[in-house]
This record gives sequence, structure tokens and C-alpha cells, in this order.
Amino acid sequence: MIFNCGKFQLDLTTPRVMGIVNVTPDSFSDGGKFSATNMAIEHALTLAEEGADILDIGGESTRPNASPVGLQQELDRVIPVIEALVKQVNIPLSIDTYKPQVMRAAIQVGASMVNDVRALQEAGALEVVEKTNVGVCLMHMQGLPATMQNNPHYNDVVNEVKTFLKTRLQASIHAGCRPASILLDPGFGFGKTRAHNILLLQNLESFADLGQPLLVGLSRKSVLGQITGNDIDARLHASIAASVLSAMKGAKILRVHDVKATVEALKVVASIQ
Ligand code: PT1
Repeated sequence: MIFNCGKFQLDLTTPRVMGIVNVTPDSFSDGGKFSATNMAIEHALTLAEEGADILDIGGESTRPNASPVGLQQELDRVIPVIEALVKQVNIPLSIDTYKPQVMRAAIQVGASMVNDVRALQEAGALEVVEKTNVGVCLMHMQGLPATMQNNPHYNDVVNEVKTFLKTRLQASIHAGCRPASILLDPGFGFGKTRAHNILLLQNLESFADLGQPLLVGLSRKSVLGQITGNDIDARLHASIAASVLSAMKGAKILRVHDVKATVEALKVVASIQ
């Protein structure tokens, strides 16, 4: 299976790794824009050296309880990072955003893929990708990050997530996206309880019915904290287990923080596939 992603073609015969690059001022930086930009670029270069197949660049956190970031602030965070990385790495750069204006600007400076936690449902989002050959990841989310973990409910989480992804896949193809450029993602942790996340993982094989490669993001997520009792900074081993399990159940791209460890673990999976 080949994934067409801008000028890149990714062979998904064996599982691939998407490295997470957050461009958000955090405790390590002095809060200044210059240092946040440079730290993100340095981190991205490290992930590329560690064997990432894609880099996913995001300027607005979508973890539970996160608050939205304004358009200009998001652009100021991600665009300089993409501009710098396009010149320095030869792997696809993905923009993690739901805002059509951010997608457009990122594609203009060389992003090869759009990773959208709202599955191109924002007004104008389908139009941004329809006339390009960028890769797209369509993800399922119930609610919005600020409130999504406040009592998520499904009658049948697996079928509801699948039905949503099928609908968004059809909308994207109808708008002119090539099927070979579309990834689907059940959206672990996005409006899902521990039981919902575990049901999705148990039934991950069945997402093959949708006929598209699957992307999975479980790295350091709270469901792994609930299972192990560990805080976010001690979820590496659980994250590796989750990536290996997902790959064994058919996931083609694993979105992770810990690229080196994941690349090694997935070589073991690939050796028997
Ligand atoms: C994801 C994903 C993403 N996750 C895609 N994009 C995040 N395609 C951002 C928690 O429960 O899985 N797939 N972009 C990060 N979001 C979360 C959600 C982080 C939940 C943490 C949690 O801890």
C-alpha cells in the first residue's frame, strides 16, 4: 500500500512513524517566540535523525481541556517552523490543524500533509485540499477539546466512529481528494472514556473495512496513564506497547513523541509481517 503525500510516496508495507512536533511555548522555553520556534526546529531535526517518516507540526494543543489559539498566533507558531524544516529534511511535513487558513499557509510554504482532528468539517477546509495533492488524515472526535472528556457517550463506539470516518472519507473523495492520499484515525482520547479507547483498540482490525490506511495516536495519552498508573512523563513503555499492538492490528502510521524507541520496536513487528 502506497500513501501519496505531496511530492512524497510512503510505502506502508511496514508500519511508519510520525514524529510529534509541538510548537507551543512550554516550561523549557522563556516564552519568547524566537526560542519556541528554534526549539521546535531543533526537536524536529532530532526526530528526523531518529528515523521519523513524517513530522507532524502543531501550534494548538488538542489534548483534553486545552483552550483554542487564535489564527494569527497559530500561524506565527507553525509557519516559520515549516519554512525552516522544508529546507533541512527530506520527509513529508504534516500540519496538525483544523483551520483552513493555517492549512493553506502551511501548504504554500511546503507542507505535504494535513492532519485534521476535525476531519475537514470546518467551512472551507475541503476546498483547501481539493486542488492539491497533499496527504490528508481524517480523525474522529466527539465534542471539542475544551469539554470532550466531560461524559463522552456512545451506544456503539466502534460502529459510530467507523460510520463517521466513512462519511468524511466520502466527502473528501467527493471534493476531489485521491483515495491514495487519505488516512483515517479513530482519534484515541478525543471524547472517549477508558472503556471506549480500549474497545477501539480491541476492534482496530475491523477498521480495515474502510479500505484506507489507519493512523493511530496513543503516545503518552491518559488512557495509558489510567492503565499503568503512571504520569505523562513515565508512559514510554506503555506507549511502545500501544504502538506495537496497534501495528499488529493493522495501523500503518503511528503518531508518537518517542521516535527512536518506536522505530526500533516497529522493526520487530515488521520482521514478522
Ligand atoms: C491523534 C492526535 C492528533 N492526537 C491525529 N492527530 C493529538 N491524527 C493531536 C489524552 O487523553 O491521536 N491523531 N493530534 C493529541 N491529542 C490528545 C488527546 C492528547 C488526548 C492527549 C490525550 O491524554
